[in-house]
Amino acid sequence: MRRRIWIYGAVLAVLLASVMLIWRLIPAENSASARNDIRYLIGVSQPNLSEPWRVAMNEEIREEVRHRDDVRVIFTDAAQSSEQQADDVKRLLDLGIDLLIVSLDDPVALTPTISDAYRNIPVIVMGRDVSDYNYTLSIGMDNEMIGKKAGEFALETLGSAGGKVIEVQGLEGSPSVEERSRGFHEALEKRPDIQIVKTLYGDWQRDKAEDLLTEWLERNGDVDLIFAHNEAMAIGACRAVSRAGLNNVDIIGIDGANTENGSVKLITDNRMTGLFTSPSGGKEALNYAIDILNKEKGIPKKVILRSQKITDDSRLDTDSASTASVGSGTRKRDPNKPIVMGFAQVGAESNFRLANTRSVITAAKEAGIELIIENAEQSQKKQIEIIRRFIEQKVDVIAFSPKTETGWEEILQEAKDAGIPVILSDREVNVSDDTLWTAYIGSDMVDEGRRAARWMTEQLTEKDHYRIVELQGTEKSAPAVGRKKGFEEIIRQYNRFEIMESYYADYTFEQGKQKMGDALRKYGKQIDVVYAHNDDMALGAIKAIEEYGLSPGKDIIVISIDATRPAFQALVTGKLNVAVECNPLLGPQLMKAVKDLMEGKELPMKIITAEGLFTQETAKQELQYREF
Ligand code: GYE
Repeated sequence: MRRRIWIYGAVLAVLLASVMLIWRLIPAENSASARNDIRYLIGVSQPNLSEPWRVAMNEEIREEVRHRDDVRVIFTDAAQSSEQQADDVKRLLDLGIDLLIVSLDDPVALTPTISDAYRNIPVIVMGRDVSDYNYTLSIGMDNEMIGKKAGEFALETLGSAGGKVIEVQGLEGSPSVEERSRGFHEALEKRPDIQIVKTLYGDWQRDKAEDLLTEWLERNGDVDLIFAHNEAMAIGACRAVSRAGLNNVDIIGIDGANTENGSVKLITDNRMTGLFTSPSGGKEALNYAIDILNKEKGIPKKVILRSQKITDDSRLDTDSASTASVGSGTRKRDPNKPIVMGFAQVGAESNFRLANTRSVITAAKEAGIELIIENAEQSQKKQIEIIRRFIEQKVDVIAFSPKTETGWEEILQEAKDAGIPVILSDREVNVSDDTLWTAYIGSDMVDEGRRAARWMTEQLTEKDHYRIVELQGTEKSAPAVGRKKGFEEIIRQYNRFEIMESYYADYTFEQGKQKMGDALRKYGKQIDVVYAHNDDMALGAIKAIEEYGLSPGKDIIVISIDATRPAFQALVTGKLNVAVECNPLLGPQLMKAVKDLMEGKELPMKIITAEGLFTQETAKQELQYREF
């Protein structure tokens, strides 16, 4: 009899465990799933729910789903195991989800699983990027910028007294850790009297950060400031500092879910000095997921969310209009009238630019947006005058491609004071107050430089020394600065590449030809590679190389960025070796952003376009599909 009871008990236990497992996958709020009018089934895979940031992400997604009765969401929690998360993703796919939203703790470990999923359904990766481009959309933060802002705030907090700093990083080797740390260190470099005396790896976890800090403080006494890469570890730092009886240690964190036990409350309780929000992106993820499943035009490749600084005195700012002023502006408009957009185009300097202008005009017409577009002929002075005229005309929104990164504070402040939001198109600006502009739509220029350099380092391996001539675009323009930064970041990892000389050639064919001619007269056959920041300068360089009597693409390797049709023709004829894409067809994304803005939605800080890389091998096949 006893044996039979045991058997019944074991069977019951197995049945109960199976029910709980399925329940874990299909939470109660999806009871509506019984109805067959569910249009979209979306899976959300979390690596853990021990970080408030991820809990906030799930809650934002649930909140968006509550407003829809045609979407069902299944959540999984891998409890900090990458293997479990890979299994969760596979199980979600087996359940037949239409789209995967996956938040990453260990991007490297999950890359193969996500690439497999991406072969079958759209994938939105959250927070920490996978190490390739095999996903539909990435939503996250500019981690290097947040780290730099945290570093600048640390300098401000420590003041002239300087001091000792501990940095508590997340998972060692994770891209977001390296980026946040790079930005933080860059800010602190200015002050030799402020030293990072210890780096601890808290693996994003509160308790590990608390334990490591407690142990360090016991052995080393006090410290002046602790910078923690996320909210959980910042909370751990607060607990370690109070346990050590220290009450004058400043603590700066990142994330800031406004939950009861989150770090925003610690700021109010004066236990934490400040934090930089790292919005979870849950709301954006669900809304972009619906757009993707609805096959909407203008879906970007990457979305970078805006980070706000929260301190006790500025916390109210965050709750008040300051974020709104970054959004749809403060002017009221008649929703029955067409949106009026002023576009101050930088010039007509290149094939990219001509394609960009066509795209903006076409997309505005299709979107029913009244467009006023003027050409500044590559003059910043003219561009400022055009923008000022738009302000006087009281347009609803202004967009422009800034000739250079600097010199815009005054005119952007005038637009903000007039309540007119400004969107940056294909080039960024460098201003002290990044709420002066609402959003940036374009490419990641630094990554374009990296991709150009990675191709070169993989292809050029025979010689132990390659001499490079660089043709940059307009001096101090964002693409020139970024493409140089990304290219040099990669080649400094090798000792066989040297940039012999770098010229500014303003993105034009004529100047590219002229400057390459100068280089050939100076260096002749010493030149192995020319790295041109755009096609027009590359084509000018090709002309100069031919006139010099050498064979472009063979005697001198030619690398370009933009990947316009003329570049494809040069790839096909073998005169160009590689073209990194920089997509000028920003019109659809720009108009979608403007419409969202005018509907009162807050835009992501940066909307990055999808881009490829093309070689002589792929050019002939690809040429027929090129739209620009
Ligand atoms: O690469 C070049 C254009 O701003 C990204 O400007 C754009 C650059 C592009 O003239 O062709």
